[in-house]
Amino acid sequence: MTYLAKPKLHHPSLTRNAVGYTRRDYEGKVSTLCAGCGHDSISAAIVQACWELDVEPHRVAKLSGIGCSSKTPDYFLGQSHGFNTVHGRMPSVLTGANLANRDLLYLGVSGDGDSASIGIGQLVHVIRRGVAMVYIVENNGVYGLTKGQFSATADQGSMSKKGVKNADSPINLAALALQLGATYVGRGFSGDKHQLVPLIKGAIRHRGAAFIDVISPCVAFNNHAGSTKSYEYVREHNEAVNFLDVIPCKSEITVDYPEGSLVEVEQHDGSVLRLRKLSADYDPTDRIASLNHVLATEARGEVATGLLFVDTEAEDLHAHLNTVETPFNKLGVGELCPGKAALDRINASLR
Ligand SMILES: Cc1ncc(C[n+]2csc(CCOP(=O)(O)OP(=O)(O)O)c2C)c(N)n1
Ligand code: SF4
Ligand SMILES: [Mg+2]
Repeated sequence: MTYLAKPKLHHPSLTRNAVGYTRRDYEGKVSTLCAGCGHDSISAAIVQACWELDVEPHRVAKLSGIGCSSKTPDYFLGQSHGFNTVHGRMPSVLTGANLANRDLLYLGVSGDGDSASIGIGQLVHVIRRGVAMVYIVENNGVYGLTKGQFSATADQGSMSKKGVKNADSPINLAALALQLGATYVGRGFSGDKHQLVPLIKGAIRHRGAAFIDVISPCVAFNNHAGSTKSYEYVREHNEAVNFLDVIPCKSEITVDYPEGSLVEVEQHDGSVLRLRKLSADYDPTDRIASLNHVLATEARGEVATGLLFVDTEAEDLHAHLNTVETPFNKLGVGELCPGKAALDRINASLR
């Protein structure tokens, strides 16, 4: 047996959210990952974020590639749509699904091998096109599923479990996403749920290409001294730029923040991102400054986390292409196939 289903019976006293679901309704099968794997904490954060935001499970489509990370959609949102693609091909399948039905929340879940090695050509285009999605990379610096080879995000000079030094330059996924035009970029750590859950919530409420790089230690192959993706290294070198709080609609501030440290950013859908600034001069609405900060912290051997960038005026691929509002599965035959005369007119207009 490769997976275990969880019991369906819920205790009647479990708290329900505004759409009538308990937190358990957002869970999936029992995880078969190694005990302590960072990826399981990310699954738990996704469950928490969707439950808190009253996302209806049947309005979500989970897409992934191949890897331990790409297996995780089986362990959350068991009542949602799901598609497990060929290694590294999740972004193009997500793009197609999104174009056919813009009404769902597209959750792309991938690994550093899946996205930064074999799938990097796909990753760059899905971001650059502005496909509305929440793209999460569970980044452990290795190919966990195939027993711990260095991935393209492994830092130069970091050591493998068997004592081999990585000679190649790393790909900084957050910096890449910023350079490619992602309109919401975050970096989290699987060991910090308080930071990660709001980062995912903000991404769900964003309309555009939202990308979150989550450092997620692999306890089997990359959690030793000499690794820069271990729990210990990330805890010691984590430099959070802000602390995020997501308010679905604008409402009174009830928490006391020190004067001058709070920034409010309103997104397209009216939700408000409240940022408690930890780094005095960090402005998450300035793409170039964000990119500089991410690269400067990397050069110091630190890991910048938090909401790194948000563009509140973001538009998605549907807006760029001026596509029809109605999902394809709700259009009639007449609208999908307007007939020969209409086709002739279109062809003539293009000559
Ligand atoms: C086309 C293809 N090439 C190679 C593989 C072998 N393979 C499976 S998973 C994987 C890497 C997974 O690494 P990552 O995406 O970082 O996931 P992790 O297991 O670390 O979470 C590779 C190379 C494959 N399944 N398909
Ligand atoms: S091999 Fe690594 S990435 Fe895969 S489940 Fe185990 S700890 Fe997680
Ligand atoms: Mg990996």
